[in-house]
Amino acid sequence: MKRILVTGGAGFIGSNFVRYVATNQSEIHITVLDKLTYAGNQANLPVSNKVELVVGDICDADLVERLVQKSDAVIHFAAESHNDHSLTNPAPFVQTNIVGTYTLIEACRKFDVRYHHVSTDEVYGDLALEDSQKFTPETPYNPSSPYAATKASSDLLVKAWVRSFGLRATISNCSNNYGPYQHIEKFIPRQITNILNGQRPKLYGDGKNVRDWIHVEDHSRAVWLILTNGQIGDTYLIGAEGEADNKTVLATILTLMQQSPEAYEPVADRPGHDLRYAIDATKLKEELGWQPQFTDFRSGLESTIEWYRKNRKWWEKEKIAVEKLYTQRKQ
Ligand code: NAD
Ligand code: TDX
Repeated sequence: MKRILVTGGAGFIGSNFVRYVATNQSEIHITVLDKLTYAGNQANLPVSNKVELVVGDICDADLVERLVQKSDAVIHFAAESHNDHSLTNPAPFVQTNIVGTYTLIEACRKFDVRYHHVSTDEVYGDLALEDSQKFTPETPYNPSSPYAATKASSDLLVKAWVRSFGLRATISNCSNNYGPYQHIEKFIPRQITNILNGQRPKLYGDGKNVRDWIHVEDHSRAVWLILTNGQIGDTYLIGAEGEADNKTVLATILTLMQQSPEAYEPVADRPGHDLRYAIDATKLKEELGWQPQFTDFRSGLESTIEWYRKNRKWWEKEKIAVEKLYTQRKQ
């Protein structure tokens, strides 16, 4: 592979992936296609003559064809990614997540380009809090939110393009990511930046909902392995056995930031709030030899807190607007 196209490469996970490839595969030329929505930021990208940003929309078929044609592989991260926004305005989710994916896979089909589809564990719906089951590649799709439904739809398009057109594609469904460059609308950075600003963190409902946390760098390594060694047509689940309920995560952040673990504000719950996500990553581990390197969630959180402390300029301009939206939703 000499040239890759990374969609959504100016967002949280996409930019971490670009940094991972630029660092570990320095001979590869990376073109980032990103619309720079509120979630995209050029400053997230590493400065390198091997990394080029094209500002544009994945739904723009002409632009997508031009870029796909000169790429050896497409890694598709671009998405509308926030569940809470999908509950107030689903339209951009349908457009970007479904139509955008369709536009990309059509171009990959036309020029026979290898395609990797980055998806989420949310396509499987949720698990009961008390049960010990985990998601596997065989778990039936059962999405809850408009966001999850559009991601599920895009996965199904990819599966159909593999079967019907021989698209050379793989899919990965990952659990909740944390780490540097995550937008401050998301749970962990929202709470860290609230505390740094002297505001109380906000916990939805009773805080018993469980998420399966993985460091974004472990996700990037997994995507690279799947892209280079994965079985065409297969789905890989990515997770690092990082299950924790929201209240515990928040208490850990508060303690690491020298606050009382109870110094938070309970706010309105998310409608349709998924209870628990948990990933069985056996296939990824056994077939491709992947293992997470960030196995200590507490120390991963500590370095993430440090990143937001040191990079105040990166987030502080947006903070007021982000919190205003949450206040309107009583969250
Ligand atoms: P993000 O919101 O931080 O970044 C999304 C990026 O896509 C932004 O740079 C944005 O500008 C760009 N984008 C949006 N619409 C676009 C369009 N129409 N054309 C071109 N670019 C567009 O998202 P993220 O958290 O980095 O998630 C990246 C991918 O990983 C998504 O597909 C998401 O579903 C998936 N995922 C995320 C998580 C998580 O915990 N954040 C977990 C599993 C899977
Ligand atoms: O202020 C908050 N308080 C709170 O209790 C926020 C923003 C969230 N929460 C809860 C809701 C969830 O149970 O924290 C948990 C995590 O919330 P988000 O960060 O919004 O993530 P989630 O909805 O779980 O989805 C994330 O993981 C799967 C990503 O945003 C998705 O893009 C990914 O597919």
